[in-house]
Amino acid sequence: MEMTMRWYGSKFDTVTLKQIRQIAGVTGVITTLYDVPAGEAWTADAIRDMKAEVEASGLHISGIESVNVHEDIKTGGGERDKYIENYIETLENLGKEGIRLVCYNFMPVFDWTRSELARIRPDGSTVLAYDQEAVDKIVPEKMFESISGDMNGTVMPGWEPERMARVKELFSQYENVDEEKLFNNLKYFLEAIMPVCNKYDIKMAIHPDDPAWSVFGLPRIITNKANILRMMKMVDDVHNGVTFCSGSYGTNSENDLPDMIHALKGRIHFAHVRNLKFNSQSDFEEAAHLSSDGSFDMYEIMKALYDTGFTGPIRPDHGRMIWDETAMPGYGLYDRALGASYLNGLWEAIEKNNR
Ligand code: DNO
Repeated sequence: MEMTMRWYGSKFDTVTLKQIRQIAGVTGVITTLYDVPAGEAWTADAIRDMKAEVEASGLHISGIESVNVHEDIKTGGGERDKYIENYIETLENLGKEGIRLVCYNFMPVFDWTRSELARIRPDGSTVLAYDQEAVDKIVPEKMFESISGDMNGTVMPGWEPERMARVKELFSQYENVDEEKLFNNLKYFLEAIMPVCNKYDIKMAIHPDDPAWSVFGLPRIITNKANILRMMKMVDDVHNGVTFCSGSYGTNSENDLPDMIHALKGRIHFAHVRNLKFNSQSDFEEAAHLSSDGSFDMYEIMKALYDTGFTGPIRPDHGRMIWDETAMPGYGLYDRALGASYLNGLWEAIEKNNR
């Protein structure tokens, strides 16, 4: 495995490449062209500039998170073929620059969903949290408003104000889209992009739905072992793979995380490893990465990745806001750096135990 950090680009991130370079054991970044709207093709020039900037810092690009999928592709709307063409062009341009990992999601309207961006924990740190009862009280159009005050002036991934302004219209596009349709539309998309992925050996890594159940009545399919195996089978190509995100699959306590990792052996191309603390079945908050701070056994998760021969990038995922840092919620420097070091420590111990 390679330890990496997510980085949004110098225009958007409060964390610098220099800081990332100084976290021992982190050698790559997972980045994106954050201001290119979903559906638009990424130009070769923009990709080259991004690559040059990262490489000048002594790091390299380990993968892209995300190349977002236009809603028309997810709904099977009239313009989907045009947007798929653009996606293929993006992949082609990434492939030519030697970038071989793309994380994306197929979540309708909202990317990940939280009800709070700054819940205060007993130690004074703040974390992202989800309380189903609170979400049930919010109308979708107000979701953005209800959390935007805690974004610290940043643009959160999946919560771009332009998209949120169109929430009502986006919802109406999903009126006739159920889970089966969403599966079919995903299949259509994957079949169309597999040739370019094969040509450049680009591994597509779908991110799970977070939380791993339907939110606001929208269909959600990348939620559990059965569904993700169905997705692997329906386009049975190694380039059709998975981002194993412990914090997303782990929202559903029926998901046995190490067991899922074993079931997906060979198809996990990227891992987001973080911990959650459950206060009840329907209320959780994002804990520190350390096992004892939350509800997951992080050792078992890392061990399952090791035992299945995982060689892709891992990134610590959302961190707590600590030491008075002001940053994009979940994406500050300090707690993610602690997370990376902890995960590297677990990996070293597992590796040495296996010698
Ligand atoms: C949240 C992230 C997601 C993820 C996308 C992938 O912090 O894990 O926004 O990047 O779902 O497309």
